[in-house]
Amino acid sequence: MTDLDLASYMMDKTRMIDQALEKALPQTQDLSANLVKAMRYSLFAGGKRLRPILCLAGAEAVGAPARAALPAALALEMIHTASLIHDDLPAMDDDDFRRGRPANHKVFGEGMAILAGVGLLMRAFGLLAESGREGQAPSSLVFQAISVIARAAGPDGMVGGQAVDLEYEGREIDEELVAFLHSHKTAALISAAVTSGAILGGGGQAQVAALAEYGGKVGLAFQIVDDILDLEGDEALLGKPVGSDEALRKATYPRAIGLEKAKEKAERFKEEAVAALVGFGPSADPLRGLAAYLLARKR
Ligand code: GRG
Repeated sequence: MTDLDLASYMMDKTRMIDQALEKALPQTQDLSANLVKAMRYSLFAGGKRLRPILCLAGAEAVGAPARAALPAALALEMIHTASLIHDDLPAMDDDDFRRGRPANHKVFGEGMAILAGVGLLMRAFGLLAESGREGQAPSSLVFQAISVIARAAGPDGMVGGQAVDLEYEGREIDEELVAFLHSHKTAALISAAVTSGAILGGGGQAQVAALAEYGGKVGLAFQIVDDILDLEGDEALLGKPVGSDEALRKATYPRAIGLEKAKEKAERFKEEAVAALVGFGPSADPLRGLAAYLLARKR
C-alpha cells in the first residue's frame, strides 16, 4: 500500500467514523444540553481517530466489511476521548491545551469535564450493547467485544496504567516500570481496538490472537513515539505544548533508556507488529501501512 493509498484509506474511514459519531451523539436542546456540548467539544476536536480506524481495519483484515465493527469503533473513540478529558484535569496531568484548543475543563469547568468523560464512557458501552440488541451484530460477538474493550480500558489496562503513572510522577523509574505503564496505559486499548474489530468481523481464534499481538506491539511503538514527540515534536502540529513529560518527571522510555535507544525500541516493536500479520494476505495491508504511519507520525 502506497502512502497515498493509506492517506485515502484513513480519510475514508475518518469520514465514516465522523458521520456515525455525529448520529450517535447529536446536540440536544433539553436541560442537559451543556453536558452534551462538553462531550461533543472534545469528541469533535480533530483527533486522529486512530483507534476506530484500527478497529475497522481489524474487521477488514479478517474479510468483513468495515461497517461490521462500526459500533466498537465509535465506542473506542468515545472511551479514548473520555480518558483525554480526565487526563488533562488539574488532578491528573493538568494540561490546558489538547488537540489544538483549550482543554475541556478550561472551557466547561472541572465538574462538567468530569461528567463529560463519564457521559462518554456510558454512551460508549451503551451503544455497543445496543448494536447486539438491534441485531447489527450477533450478540455473542458483541459480548466478546464489550468484554475485550472493558478489560483494556479498566483497571487491568488503561485506568491501571494511569494509576501507576500518577504514583510514579517524579520518582526514580526503570525500563520495567515504563514497559508496564505503556502496555497498560496505551497499548491495551490499541490492541483492543484491532481485536474487537476482528471479533465483530467474525475472525477465527488464531486470527484474533495474531491481531491482538499486532495491536499490542503497535501500541507500544505508538506510545514511545508519543514520548519522543513530547521531547522533539512541533507544538503547532501536536496541538499541545511539548516538554510536559519532562516537567512532571513522567515515566517515559527516553527517560529510562535514553532517546536513541527509545527510537530503536519503537522501530523494533513496529517490526514485531508487522511480523504478527504473517498469516494474513492483502486484507491486512492497511494494518501494515498503519504500523509504518504510527512510527513516522509527527502528530
Ligand atoms: C476516563 C476511561 C477513563 C480513564 C481515566 C485519565 C485516564 C484514566 C487515562 C489516560 C490514559 C492516557 C492519557 C493515555 C495516553 C494515550 C495517548 C498516547 C493519547 C494520545 O492519543 P492520540 O495521539 O490522540 O491518538 P488524538 O488526539 O489524535 O486522539
